[in-house]
Amino acid sequence: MKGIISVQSHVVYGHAGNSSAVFPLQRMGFEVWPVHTVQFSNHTQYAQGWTGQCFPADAISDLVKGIDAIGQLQQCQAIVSGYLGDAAQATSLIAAVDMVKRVNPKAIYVCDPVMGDPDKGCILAEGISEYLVEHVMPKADVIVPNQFELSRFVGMEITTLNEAIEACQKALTKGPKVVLVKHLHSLSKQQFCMMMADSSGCYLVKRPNLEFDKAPVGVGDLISALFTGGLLKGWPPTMALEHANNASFGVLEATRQCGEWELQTVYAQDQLSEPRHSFAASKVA
Ligand code: PXL
Repeated sequence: MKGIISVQSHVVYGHAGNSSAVFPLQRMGFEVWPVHTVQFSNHTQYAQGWTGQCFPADAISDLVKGIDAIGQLQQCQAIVSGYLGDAAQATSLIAAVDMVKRVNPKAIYVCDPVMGDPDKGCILAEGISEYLVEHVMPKADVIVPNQFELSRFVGMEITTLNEAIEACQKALTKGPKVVLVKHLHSLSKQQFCMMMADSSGCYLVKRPNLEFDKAPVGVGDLISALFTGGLLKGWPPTMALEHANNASFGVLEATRQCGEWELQTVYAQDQLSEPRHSFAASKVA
């Protein structure tokens, strides 16, 4: 059976990293082989802090080596990466990506370049962002940055639609063949905007921006997983974009209705395969 290697954080309680991404991919029908970069009690945005550890850097490539040793690595159709525990893990991640591609040249690498956001309390070890920009993102087939991460990758400010388009086009000259900007926060306060770009053009999709007292964490990890799942199903990238938008909106709506801070991914699982909402993407360039 084909599978997806997902290299992200694991939280025991709640939904961030692999704990936000694995179940949605499974619910879309995929076998997922999770590799955890850290094991924390909860995500890093709790005021009370968290407990747990970062795994040794070598563990990432070592675990992938182990899958190769049992003869299963050729079944790996994609490797996805997200939250890293330290900069040394990025080197191990690259070794793992190289190994996967050597055994299965058709496998794709999807990079969610999680760079943290100290204002929100998304805490990351030092040196990771620079390494992602210089060494990891250029190797990816698909990148799924937020606006800030895309801005860092292409070295330009993004405040307008035209700048967002230019930034996506620039990103496509640096290695990746598909770019999904998971949230263009500068474009609108009322609308949540996502942009997808590939060789056929740039596409924008919008949905209402739901208000929360405290914004749920792990939404980006959920969107990346949904988009990856759509691409691997062979859907056109615009359809994968629409699905990621519709399904994540359904989960967020349920989370708000429940009055919870943690994403209600299990409770709202039907939204992952058959979202209630349907927002259409439009071509903007
Ligand atoms: O969603 C990003 C993320 C992933 N993993 C952990 C986090 C966060 C954001 O705060 O804390 C552990």
